[in-house]
Amino acid sequence: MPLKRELPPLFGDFDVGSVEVFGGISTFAHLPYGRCLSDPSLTYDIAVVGVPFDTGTSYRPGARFGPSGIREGSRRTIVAGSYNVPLKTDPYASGLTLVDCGDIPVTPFDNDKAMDQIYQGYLSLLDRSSPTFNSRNAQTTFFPRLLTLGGDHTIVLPILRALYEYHGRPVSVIHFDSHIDTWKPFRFKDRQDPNLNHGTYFYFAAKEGLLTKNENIHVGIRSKIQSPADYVDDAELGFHLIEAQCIDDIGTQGIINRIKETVGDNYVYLSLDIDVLDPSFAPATGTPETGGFTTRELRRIIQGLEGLNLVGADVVEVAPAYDTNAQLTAMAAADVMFDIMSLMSKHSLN
Ligand SMILES: [Mn+2]
Repeated sequence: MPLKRELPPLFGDFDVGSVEVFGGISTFAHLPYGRCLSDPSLTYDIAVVGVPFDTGTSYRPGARFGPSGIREGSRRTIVAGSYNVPLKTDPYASGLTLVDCGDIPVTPFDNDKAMDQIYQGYLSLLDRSSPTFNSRNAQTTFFPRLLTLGGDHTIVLPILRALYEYHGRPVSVIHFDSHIDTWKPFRFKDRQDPNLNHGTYFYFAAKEGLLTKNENIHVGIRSKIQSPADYVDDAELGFHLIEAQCIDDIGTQGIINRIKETVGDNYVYLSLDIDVLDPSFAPATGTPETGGFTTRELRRIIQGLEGLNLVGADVVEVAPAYDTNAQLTAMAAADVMFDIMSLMSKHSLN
Protein backbone atom coordinates (compact mmCIF):
# COMPACT_ATOMS: atom_id res chain seq x y z
CA MET A 1 0.00 0.00 0.00
CA PRO A 2 1.50 3.36 -0.98
CA LEU A 3 1.45 5.99 1.77
CA LYS A 4 -1.57 8.26 1.63
CA ARG A 5 -0.16 11.20 3.55
CA GLU A 6 2.55 13.57 2.30
CA LEU A 7 6.01 13.10 3.89
CA PRO A 8 7.95 16.09 5.25
CA PRO A 9 11.05 17.17 3.27
CA LEU A 10 13.67 15.20 5.24
CA PHE A 11 16.77 16.93 3.98
CA GLY A 12 15.47 20.35 3.23
CA ASP A 13 16.00 22.04 6.54
CA PHE A 14 19.32 20.97 7.97
CA ASP A 15 22.94 20.60 7.00
CA VAL A 16 23.33 17.36 5.03
CA GLY A 17 27.10 17.88 4.82
CA SER A 18 27.60 17.43 8.54
CA VAL A 19 25.88 14.04 8.42
CA GLU A 20 27.83 12.95 5.35
CA VAL A 21 30.96 12.63 7.50
CA PHE A 22 29.64 9.71 9.55
CA GLY A 23 26.48 8.61 7.75
CA GLY A 24 25.93 6.69 4.57
CA ILE A 25 27.85 3.93 2.83
CA SER A 26 31.65 4.22 2.72
CA THR A 27 33.38 5.01 -0.53
CA PHE A 28 36.84 6.55 -0.63
CA ALA A 29 36.48 10.16 0.53
CA HIS A 30 32.73 10.04 -0.24
CA LEU A 31 33.37 9.82 -3.98
CA PRO A 32 30.45 8.55 -6.06
CA TYR A 33 30.51 4.77 -6.47
CA GLY A 34 30.70 3.43 -9.99
CA ARG A 35 30.38 -0.20 -11.07
CA CYS A 36 33.26 0.41 -13.44
CA LEU A 37 34.21 -3.22 -14.05
CA SER A 38 30.73 -4.33 -15.08
CA ASP A 39 29.99 -1.10 -16.97
CA PRO A 40 32.70 -0.29 -19.56
CA SER A 41 30.77 2.82 -20.60
CA LEU A 42 31.61 4.50 -17.27
CA THR A 43 34.31 7.11 -17.79
CA TYR A 44 36.46 9.09 -15.37
CA ASP A 45 39.68 11.02 -15.05
CA ILE A 46 40.87 9.53 -11.76
CA ALA A 47 39.43 6.38 -10.21
CA VAL A 48 40.01 4.72 -6.85
CA VAL A 49 39.96 0.92 -6.86
CA GLY A 50 40.46 -1.62 -4.09
CA VAL A 51 42.38 -4.88 -4.48
CA PRO A 52 41.52 -7.06 -1.46
CA PHE A 53 44.35 -9.60 -1.85
CA ASP A 54 46.66 -10.76 0.98
CA THR A 55 47.80 -14.29 0.24
CA GLY A 56 51.28 -13.09 -0.73
CA THR A 57 51.99 -11.97 2.85
CA SER A 58 54.86 -13.46 4.83
CA TYR A 59 54.01 -12.41 8.40
CA ARG A 60 50.69 -10.94 9.58
CA PRO A 61 47.82 -11.51 7.10
CA GLY A 62 44.80 -9.22 6.90
CA ALA A 63 45.47 -6.67 4.15
CA ARG A 64 42.49 -8.06 2.20
CA PHE A 65 40.49 -5.81 4.52
CA GLY A 66 42.67 -2.82 3.60
CA PRO A 67 40.37 -1.31 0.94
CA SER A 68 37.34 -1.22 3.25
CA GLY A 69 39.51 -0.06 6.18
CA ILE A 70 41.03 2.83 4.21
CA ARG A 71 37.59 3.86 2.97
CA GLU A 72 36.39 3.98 6.59
CA GLY A 73 39.52 5.97 7.48
CA SER A 74 38.75 8.50 4.74
CA ARG A 75 35.33 9.54 6.10
CA ARG A 76 36.45 12.98 7.19
CA THR A 77 37.49 13.87 3.66
CA ILE A 78 34.19 15.25 2.42
CA VAL A 79 33.10 16.59 -0.93
CA ALA A 80 32.30 20.07 0.39
CA GLY A 81 35.39 21.07 2.32
CA SER A 82 38.47 19.29 1.02
CA TYR A 83 40.76 22.13 0.06
CA ASN A 84 44.28 20.72 0.46
CA VAL A 85 46.10 23.62 2.08
CA PRO A 86 49.76 22.61 1.52
CA LEU A 87 49.04 21.70 -2.11
CA LYS A 88 46.71 24.67 -2.66
CA THR A 89 44.13 22.58 -4.48
CA ASP A 90 40.75 20.91 -4.10
CA PRO A 91 40.48 17.77 -6.26
CA TYR A 92 36.67 17.95 -6.10
CA ALA A 93 36.71 21.45 -7.55
CA SER A 94 39.22 20.57 -10.29
CA GLY A 95 36.50 19.84 -12.85
CA LEU A 96 37.82 16.30 -13.24
CA THR A 97 35.54 13.29 -12.86
CA LEU A 98 36.53 11.28 -9.79
CA VAL A 99 34.96 7.93 -8.91
CA ASP A 100 35.39 5.04 -6.51
CA CYS A 101 35.14 1.90 -8.64
CA GLY A 102 34.83 -0.49 -5.71
CA ASP A 103 37.09 -3.55 -5.63
CA ILE A 104 38.57 -5.83 -8.27
CA PRO A 105 37.30 -9.29 -7.28
CA VAL A 106 40.29 -11.50 -6.43
CA THR A 107 40.25 -15.12 -5.32
CA PRO A 108 41.93 -15.99 -1.99
CA PHE A 109 42.42 -19.60 -3.15
CA ASP A 110 44.88 -19.37 -6.05
CA ASN A 111 47.54 -16.68 -6.32
CA ASP A 112 48.27 -17.18 -10.03
CA LYS A 113 44.57 -16.78 -10.77
CA ALA A 114 44.41 -13.71 -8.51
CA MET A 115 47.35 -12.07 -10.33
CA ASP A 116 45.53 -12.57 -13.62
CA GLN A 117 42.29 -11.12 -12.20
CA ILE A 118 44.15 -8.01 -11.01
CA TYR A 119 45.90 -7.61 -14.37
CA GLN A 120 42.67 -7.97 -16.36
CA GLY A 121 40.73 -5.75 -13.99
CA TYR A 122 43.33 -2.98 -13.98
CA LEU A 123 43.64 -3.09 -17.77
CA SER A 124 39.88 -2.80 -18.14
CA LEU A 125 39.84 0.22 -15.81
CA LEU A 126 42.64 1.88 -17.82
CA ASP A 127 40.77 1.40 -21.08
CA ARG A 128 38.43 4.38 -20.63
CA SER A 129 38.05 7.79 -22.17
CA SER A 130 37.75 11.02 -20.22
CA PRO A 131 34.47 12.87 -19.76
CA THR A 132 36.19 16.23 -19.27
CA PHE A 133 39.83 16.14 -20.20
CA ASN A 134 40.11 16.18 -24.01
CA SER A 135 38.00 19.26 -24.54
CA ARG A 136 40.17 21.26 -22.17
CA ASN A 137 43.57 19.89 -23.21
CA ALA A 138 43.49 19.39 -26.94
CA GLN A 139 47.29 19.16 -27.13
CA THR A 140 47.66 16.33 -24.64
CA THR A 141 46.61 12.71 -24.84
CA PHE A 142 44.32 11.66 -22.03
CA PHE A 143 45.12 8.71 -19.80
CA PRO A 144 42.83 7.72 -16.94
CA ARG A 145 44.72 7.29 -13.69
CA LEU A 146 44.04 4.76 -10.97
CA LEU A 147 44.64 5.00 -7.24
CA THR A 148 44.77 1.51 -5.75
CA LEU A 149 43.89 0.57 -2.19
CA GLY A 150 45.72 -2.67 -1.26
CA GLY A 151 45.94 -5.46 -0.57
CA ASP A 152 49.42 -6.77 0.10
CA HIS A 153 52.31 -5.52 -2.00
CA THR A 154 52.27 -8.47 -4.44
CA ILE A 155 49.45 -6.72 -6.32
CA VAL A 156 51.92 -4.23 -7.79
CA LEU A 157 53.33 -6.77 -10.27
CA PRO A 158 50.08 -7.23 -12.26
CA ILE A 159 49.48 -3.47 -11.99
CA LEU A 160 52.89 -2.73 -13.52
CA ARG A 161 52.26 -5.33 -16.23
CA ALA A 162 48.97 -3.62 -17.11
CA LEU A 163 50.57 -0.16 -17.13
CA TYR A 164 53.33 -1.43 -19.42
CA GLU A 165 50.82 -2.93 -21.81
CA TYR A 166 48.68 0.21 -21.81
CA HIS A 167 51.41 2.88 -22.05
CA GLY A 168 53.89 0.79 -24.03
CA ARG A 169 56.86 1.90 -21.97
CA PRO A 170 58.52 1.12 -18.65
CA VAL A 171 57.80 3.37 -15.67
CA SER A 172 60.02 4.73 -12.93
CA VAL A 173 58.93 3.62 -9.50
CA ILE A 174 58.95 5.70 -6.34
CA HIS A 175 58.68 3.07 -3.64
CA PHE A 176 57.94 4.12 -0.06
CA ASP A 177 58.58 1.14 2.21
CA SER A 178 60.69 -0.13 5.10
CA HIS A 179 61.66 -3.14 2.91
CA ILE A 180 63.35 -3.25 -0.49
CA ASP A 181 60.99 -5.92 -1.96
CA THR A 182 63.53 -6.89 -4.64
CA TRP A 183 64.57 -10.10 -2.90
CA LYS A 184 65.60 -12.99 -5.12
CA PRO A 185 62.65 -15.39 -5.18
CA PHE A 186 63.20 -18.90 -3.83
CA ARG A 187 62.02 -21.99 -5.68
CA PHE A 188 60.10 -24.87 -4.12
CA LYS A 189 61.93 -28.14 -4.91
CA ASP A 190 58.94 -29.57 -6.74
CA ARG A 191 58.02 -26.39 -8.62
CA GLN A 192 59.40 -24.79 -11.74
CA ASP A 193 58.43 -21.19 -11.07
CA PRO A 194 60.27 -18.99 -8.57
CA ASN A 195 57.97 -17.76 -5.78
CA LEU A 196 56.14 -14.50 -6.23
CA ASN A 197 55.17 -12.81 -2.94
CA HIS A 198 55.05 -9.39 -1.29
CA GLY A 199 58.84 -9.27 -0.97
CA THR A 200 59.83 -10.39 -4.47
CA TYR A 201 57.43 -8.69 -6.92
CA PHE A 202 59.91 -5.91 -7.83
CA TYR A 203 62.49 -8.58 -8.76
CA PHE A 204 60.01 -9.92 -11.30
CA ALA A 205 59.01 -6.43 -12.46
CA ALA A 206 62.65 -5.47 -13.14
CA LYS A 207 63.44 -8.76 -14.89
CA GLU A 208 60.32 -8.40 -17.07
CA GLY A 209 61.46 -4.94 -18.20
CA LEU A 210 58.52 -3.12 -16.63
CA LEU A 211 60.80 -0.61 -14.82
CA THR A 212 63.20 1.99 -16.19
CA LYS A 213 66.82 0.86 -16.08
CA ASN A 214 68.30 2.95 -13.29
CA GLU A 215 65.67 5.52 -12.39
CA ASN A 216 63.71 3.91 -9.56
CA ILE A 217 64.02 4.74 -5.89
CA HIS A 218 63.15 3.25 -2.49
CA VAL A 219 62.37 5.67 0.33
CA GLY A 220 62.27 4.83 4.03
CA ILE A 221 64.18 1.52 3.98
CA ARG A 222 65.24 0.19 7.40
CA SER A 223 64.52 -3.54 7.72
CA LYS A 224 67.22 -6.05 8.52
CA ILE A 225 68.55 -7.81 5.44
CA GLN A 226 70.26 -11.15 4.88
CA SER A 227 73.60 -9.54 4.06
CA PRO A 228 74.92 -6.35 2.41
CA ALA A 229 74.79 -8.25 -0.88
CA ASP A 230 71.01 -7.64 -0.86
CA TYR A 231 71.65 -3.94 -1.47
CA VAL A 232 74.05 -4.78 -4.33
CA ASP A 233 71.43 -7.02 -5.97
CA ASP A 234 68.86 -4.28 -5.46
CA ALA A 235 71.01 -1.64 -7.19
CA GLU A 236 71.59 -4.04 -10.10
CA LEU A 237 67.82 -4.21 -10.59
CA GLY A 238 67.78 -0.43 -11.09
CA PHE A 239 66.95 1.04 -7.68
CA HIS A 240 68.42 3.97 -5.77
CA LEU A 241 67.87 3.83 -2.03
CA ILE A 242 67.12 6.32 0.74
CA GLU A 243 67.19 4.79 4.20
CA ALA A 244 64.77 6.01 6.87
CA GLN A 245 67.44 7.52 9.12
CA CYS A 246 68.61 9.63 6.17
CA ILE A 247 65.85 12.09 7.10
CA ASP A 248 67.93 13.20 10.12
CA ASP A 249 70.77 14.23 7.80
CA ILE A 250 69.10 15.70 4.70
CA GLY A 251 65.55 16.40 5.94
CA THR A 252 62.31 16.08 4.01
CA GLN A 253 63.43 18.59 1.34
CA GLY A 254 66.66 16.65 0.76
CA ILE A 255 64.64 13.48 0.23
CA ILE A 256 62.22 15.26 -2.14
CA ASN A 257 65.19 16.54 -4.18
CA ARG A 258 66.74 13.08 -4.47
CA ILE A 259 63.45 11.53 -5.57
CA LYS A 260 62.89 14.19 -8.24
CA GLU A 261 66.48 13.91 -9.52
CA THR A 262 66.08 10.15 -9.84
CA VAL A 263 62.77 9.96 -11.75
CA GLY A 264 62.94 13.24 -13.69
CA ASP A 265 60.10 13.61 -16.20
CA ASN A 266 59.66 9.87 -16.72
CA TYR A 267 56.29 8.25 -16.29
CA VAL A 268 56.19 7.51 -12.57
CA TYR A 269 54.34 4.91 -10.55
CA LEU A 270 54.16 5.68 -6.83
CA SER A 271 53.85 2.64 -4.57
CA LEU A 272 53.46 3.18 -0.86
CA ASP A 273 53.66 0.45 1.77
CA ILE A 274 52.11 1.90 4.92
CA ASP A 275 54.96 0.27 6.90
CA VAL A 276 57.15 3.14 5.70
CA LEU A 277 55.56 4.90 8.67
CA ASP A 278 56.76 4.16 12.17
CA PRO A 279 54.56 1.52 13.89
CA SER A 280 53.58 4.15 16.46
CA PHE A 281 51.80 5.98 13.61
CA ALA A 282 50.74 2.92 11.60
CA PRO A 283 50.64 -0.29 13.65
CA ALA A 284 48.16 -2.08 11.38
CA THR A 285 50.42 -3.63 8.80
CA GLY A 286 51.82 -6.99 7.75
CA THR A 287 55.52 -6.60 8.54
CA PRO A 288 56.10 -3.61 10.86
CA GLU A 289 59.60 -2.16 11.38
CA THR A 290 60.50 0.34 14.08
CA GLY A 291 62.30 3.59 13.33
CA GLY A 292 60.14 4.93 10.51
CA PHE A 293 58.85 8.32 9.39
CA THR A 294 56.11 10.20 11.21
CA THR A 295 52.87 10.75 9.34
CA ARG A 296 53.73 14.45 9.08
CA GLU A 297 57.16 13.73 7.57
CA LEU A 298 55.73 11.28 5.03
CA ARG A 299 52.96 13.66 3.97
CA ARG A 300 55.45 16.50 3.65
CA ILE A 301 57.57 14.37 1.29
CA ILE A 302 54.53 13.32 -0.79
CA GLN A 303 53.33 16.92 -0.99
CA GLY A 304 56.79 17.85 -2.30
CA LEU A 305 56.37 15.65 -5.38
CA GLU A 306 54.28 18.15 -7.34
CA GLY A 307 54.85 18.25 -11.08
CA LEU A 308 55.87 14.61 -11.60
CA ASN A 309 54.24 12.52 -14.33
CA LEU A 310 52.27 10.21 -12.05
CA VAL A 311 50.62 7.42 -14.07
CA GLY A 312 49.24 5.61 -11.04
CA ALA A 313 49.70 5.02 -7.34
CA ASP A 314 48.81 2.71 -4.50
CA VAL A 315 48.73 2.52 -0.73
CA VAL A 316 49.17 -1.10 0.33
CA GLU A 317 49.73 -3.38 3.34
CA VAL A 318 47.05 -1.83 5.55
CA ALA A 319 45.73 -4.68 7.74
CA PRO A 320 42.95 -3.06 9.81
CA ALA A 321 42.66 -5.90 12.34
CA TYR A 322 45.89 -4.65 13.99
CA ASP A 323 44.85 -1.02 14.05
CA THR A 324 44.10 1.02 17.16
CA ASN A 325 40.47 1.72 18.04
CA ALA A 326 41.17 5.25 16.81
CA GLN A 327 41.94 3.94 13.28
CA LEU A 328 45.39 5.57 13.22
CA THR A 329 46.69 3.49 10.32
CA ALA A 330 43.54 3.74 8.23
CA MET A 331 43.44 7.52 8.65
CA ALA A 332 47.11 7.89 7.74
CA ALA A 333 46.62 5.73 4.64
CA ALA A 334 43.52 7.69 3.61
CA ASP A 335 45.17 11.09 4.04
CA VAL A 336 48.29 10.05 2.15
CA MET A 337 46.07 8.77 -0.66
CA PHE A 338 44.16 12.06 -0.70
CA ASP A 339 47.47 13.94 -1.02
CA ILE A 340 48.40 11.74 -4.00
CA MET A 341 44.96 12.37 -5.55
CA SER A 342 45.55 16.09 -5.06
CA LEU A 343 48.92 15.86 -6.86
CA MET A 344 47.30 14.04 -9.78
CA SER A 345 44.38 16.42 -10.07
CA LYS A 346 46.82 19.38 -10.29
CA HIS A 347 49.10 17.88 -12.91
CA SER A 348 48.11 15.87 -15.98
CA LEU A 349 50.43 13.51 -17.81
CA ASN A 350 52.68 14.93 -20.52
MN1 LIG B 1 57.14 -3.35 3.50
